[in-house]
Amino acid sequence: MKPVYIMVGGFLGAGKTSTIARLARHYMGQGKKVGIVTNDQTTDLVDTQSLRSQGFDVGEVAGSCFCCNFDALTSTVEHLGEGQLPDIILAEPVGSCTDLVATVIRPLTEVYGVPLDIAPYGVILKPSHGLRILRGEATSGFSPKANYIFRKQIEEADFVVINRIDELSAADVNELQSLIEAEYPGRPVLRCSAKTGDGFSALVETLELRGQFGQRMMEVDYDIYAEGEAELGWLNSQVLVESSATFELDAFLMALIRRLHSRLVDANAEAAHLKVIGLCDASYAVANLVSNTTGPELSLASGTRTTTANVVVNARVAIDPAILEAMVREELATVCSTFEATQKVVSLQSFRPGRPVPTHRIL
Ligand SMILES: Nc1nc2c(ncn2[C@@H]2O[C@H](COP(=O)(O)OP(=O)(O)O)[C@@H](O)[C@H]2O)c(=O)[nH]1
Ligand SMILES: [Mg+2]
Repeated sequence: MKPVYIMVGGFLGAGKTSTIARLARHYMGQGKKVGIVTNDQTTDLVDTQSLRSQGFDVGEVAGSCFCCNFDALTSTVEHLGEGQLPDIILAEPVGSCTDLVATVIRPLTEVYGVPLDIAPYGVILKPSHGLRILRGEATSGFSPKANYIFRKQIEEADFVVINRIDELSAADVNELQSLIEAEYPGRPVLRCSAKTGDGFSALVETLELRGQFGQRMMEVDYDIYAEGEAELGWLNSQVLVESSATFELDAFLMALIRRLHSRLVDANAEAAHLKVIGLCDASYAVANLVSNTTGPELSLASGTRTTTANVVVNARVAIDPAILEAMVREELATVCSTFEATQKVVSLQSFRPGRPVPTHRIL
């Protein structure tokens, strides 16, 4: 049996990691061995920490995206499992990447020497930005170049998943489906909630289909793609927070993400995805912001009081990364002082993603 390769695409904050975690639990429940590959432009990934904390076998490609470092993807895949590849490989590409069929899926079939059973390529649609972008609203939150990436992701999908149906009105779900079907005909549209598991059996069934998948060739203007990606300021940081008295980990993360959210709103800088994980000995907590309009949420409560926490911040925002870095440093300092804690910045990188130069591009 060849290992099954399932790549879950979609924009920043769409629900890829949540979907992958749910799929991993599903396949492990069937007695299958599962490995996950996460991906980011640099180190200190919230997704890796969060998936490892859930007990999954996770390898990470940190430093460039799958498409631009194809060999890092395959070598990371080969290190999953213990001497034997897992039955199921779940891969999460960077949410600002597109052209993944030509640069990842086809090279896996045609260049990579290890035979894989490649599942249909599903792209998760993020409703908070998707509705505005597909309606063609001028106030989508991002520029037309970033919207171009969002649309190209849908264009190359074998199927599209409307996520977060637990909190969408029926009218919005229907409108999203009509917009996708009108603009991108021929892609089946699923309705799911990675949070509640609604619609997951249809997702699992779709991933089992085999046939003419992973073959949607498309034109991509790499200048627009590069400029769209470079509009996002990227920041990854790891900070050690310590206090002589215990503090509430969940409240700390929420205070930080709320303060950052209000700074972004004031600066008119749209958040594509801002995520923080706080890890302490006993537990961990995660807080997320996926758009300025939806606001921050505590995605996973720890219910823990602690004196030390390792806090990892990942931010992707339509803003100059130097301004983003200053905001994160200032708000970390403010929140630490509110919680009577000290902080030590272990690592911090802020930048604009560089121009994508794929290792392979097979049309
Ligand atoms: N309400 C709701 N929240 C979701 C759902 N899927 C993901 N989220 C939340 O959306 C945020 C981003 O999800 P994540 O899986 O990290 O997105 P990714 O960037 O595509 O990997 C997190 O706060 C998740 O808890 C969903 O179906 N419903
Ligand atoms: Mg993710």
